[in-house]
Amino acid sequence: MRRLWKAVAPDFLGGGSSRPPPAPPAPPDPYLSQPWRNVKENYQENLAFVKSYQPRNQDVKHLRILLHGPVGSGKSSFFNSVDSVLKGRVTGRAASDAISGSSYTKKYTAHKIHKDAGSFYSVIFNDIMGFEQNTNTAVDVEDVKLAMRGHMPDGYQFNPVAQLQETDRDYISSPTLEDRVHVLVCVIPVDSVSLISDEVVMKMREVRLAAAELGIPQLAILTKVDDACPQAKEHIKETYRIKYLKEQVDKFSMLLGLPLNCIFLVKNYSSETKTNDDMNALILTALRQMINFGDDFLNDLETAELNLE
Ligand SMILES: Nc1nc2c(ncn2[C@@H]2O[C@H](COP(=O)(O)OP(=O)(O)O)[C@@H](O)[C@H]2O)c(=O)[nH]1
Ligand SMILES: [Mg+2]
Repeated sequence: MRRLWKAVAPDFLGGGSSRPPPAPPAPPDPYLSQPWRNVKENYQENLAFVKSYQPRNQDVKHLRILLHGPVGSGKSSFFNSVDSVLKGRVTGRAASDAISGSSYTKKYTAHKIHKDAGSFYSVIFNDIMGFEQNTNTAVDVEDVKLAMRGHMPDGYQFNPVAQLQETDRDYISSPTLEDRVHVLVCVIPVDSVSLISDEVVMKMREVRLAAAELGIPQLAILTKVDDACPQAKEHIKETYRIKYLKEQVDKFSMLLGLPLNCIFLVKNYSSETKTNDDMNALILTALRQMINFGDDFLNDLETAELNLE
């Protein structure tokens, strides 16, 4: 009796003679078959290089890197991350702001990294807020240009409604090469790339052009890869294999006209209490390129001066 029922059971009851329903299509693979950048390969060499780096150009003691980008994009955290990588433990020197948007870096501050008691590494970071549409927290493109040329004094208090003027008391009228910016780095959370307004893109391009006119190399770091996709959060070492992240890099490259070898993916130290090689490798790869480009810039200047003599 039971056998008869099975034989005549319609498909939807899952009768023995009916075919199994087709399997749902497999979800698209979120990974590329190969990473598009290998960050682990030169890890120890990059670390040793950064630790021992000194500018070849004898006119400067420090390479000055200017980080610019929106409030909360991870500028202070990137400086802290570099500090952590070099010290081998998580530090929190530059106040990073957990309540982004409500307060922001109001001062132009040079951050040095301690090596031993009394000595510093040869890289200095300055940071400057980005070009948000909310004018209360935005910096003027002219201020960034003045900072790049070395006219902005350390500790300068930004004023969103009035830019730095030549007549200001602490305006540096004859900047030395040391005062100038040697590398410009744009800092943007990777998941904001698609949200950047046309107006902000225009301002970013304007700064990029100004940097190019001064011969200053420009790079970008796309931060918070862990916030942007679950794969990166779980396996940070796969960062350069994740399709979504590569797409954002491509998009950003197109927006700004910045080549791919100038764009880096980073996760900053934010919630971790210990450093780890996978995060260090991402940070070091970006930093190594900043130093290479900046050092080339300084060296080219020196060569140009020698040729003029
Ligand atoms: N999950 C995650 N959080 C980050 C990362 N970088 C920065 N943050 C957090 O984002 C917030 C703003 O960072 P902050 O460095 O102060 O941004 P700034 O305004 O550009 O200096 C802080 O709460 C940081 O801990 C990152 O790579 N991943
Ligand atoms: Mg900050």
